[in-house]
Formats: sequence, C-alpha cells, structure tokens
Amino acid sequence: MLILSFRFSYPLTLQYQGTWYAVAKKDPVGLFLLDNIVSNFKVEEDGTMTATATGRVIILNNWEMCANMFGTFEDTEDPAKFKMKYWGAAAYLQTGYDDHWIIDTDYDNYAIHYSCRELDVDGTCLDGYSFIFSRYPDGLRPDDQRNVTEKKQDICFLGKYRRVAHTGFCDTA
Ligand code: AZE
Repeated sequence: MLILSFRFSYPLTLQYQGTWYAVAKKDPVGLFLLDNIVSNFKVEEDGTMTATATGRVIILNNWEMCANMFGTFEDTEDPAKFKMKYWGAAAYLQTGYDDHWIIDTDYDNYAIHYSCRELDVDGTCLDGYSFIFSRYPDGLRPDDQRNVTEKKQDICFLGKYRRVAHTGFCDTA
C-alpha cells in the first residue's frame, strides 16, 4: 500500500530549491546515472520548477563521463507529484518524460524521490527508480535515516538501494 505525504505545495517549492546530493539510489532497467549524482532545483520567475543533475555515466563503448542533465516540471493535481521532462547537454545522453514524486522531505535535510516507469498489474512498480537526497554529501542524519527506511518500505523499494559515492569525479573547477 502506497501512502504518500502531501507536504509539497507552493510556496514550499521555494524551500526545495538548491543543491541536493544523492546518497542512495534504486536503479531502473537500462542505462542510468552511476554515482557522484548532484542535483540542483530552482523555481523560475514564472513559478515553474527546473532542475539540473550531474552524475557519472558509462555510455556505449565504455566511455566514462559526467552527464549534465536538465529537467523541467509540470504540476499535477497532487502537489507532491510532478511530471519531469529531461534531456542531456549532449545529444547522446538520455531524454525522457518520467514521474517525479517527492515521497517526503523536510526541505532542510532529506528528500525521498520516486519515479515509476512501468506499473505491474497489481499496482506495484515493475520498473522505477528512486533517489534518497541529502543536503549533505556525506549522508543522512541518523534521525532522518529512520524515517527514510520507513518510506522505502512504503514504496516497496526497501533493500533495493545502493549507496551513491561522491568522489569528486564530476566536480568541475
Ligand atoms: C533527477 C532530478 C533532477 C533533474 C533530473 C533528474 C534525473 C536524471 C536522469 C538522468 C539520466 C541520465 C543518463 C544518461 C546517459 C531525478 C536526478 C534530470 C534520470 C542515463
């Protein structure tokens, strides 16, 4: 059973702005961001939300690089659920139109993101991805960790996450 919190509505989106470090992720099927994943959210003057994300990827022929990605968001009737259109700075990167749901956040420390790309007949997610974001690159505070574990269970992704390393690979001078 999926229970979501609905604390995400404008003007709270303003508080969501700024840098978020992915500290854990659950991968979808196929090519995906590997590690060193940092995203930055911004509310534009017209009130729409945009985001950038960088992360290490290995594309075709074992080519390792940092993907610079952009996303724009469309509201839905649920203030915590968005549709995200995204594309890469280079044409050989991925493009897509995915769900972007904020399962929970306190704006200052942690955020749990969730995208389902394919639903199973029973309503659970057959193929999706999720990020646990922290305001700090080195992880979550113990208090947030407990809450995050609970929410991972709600979205049926408990035990499916991997840590996201931050080694400075995508830090550009
Ligand atoms: C997300 C939130 C901030 C904006 C964006 C995000 C997602 C990006 C991807 C990128 C995949 C790139 C690949 C390149 C080869 C959710 C972090 C754009 C899913 C696989």
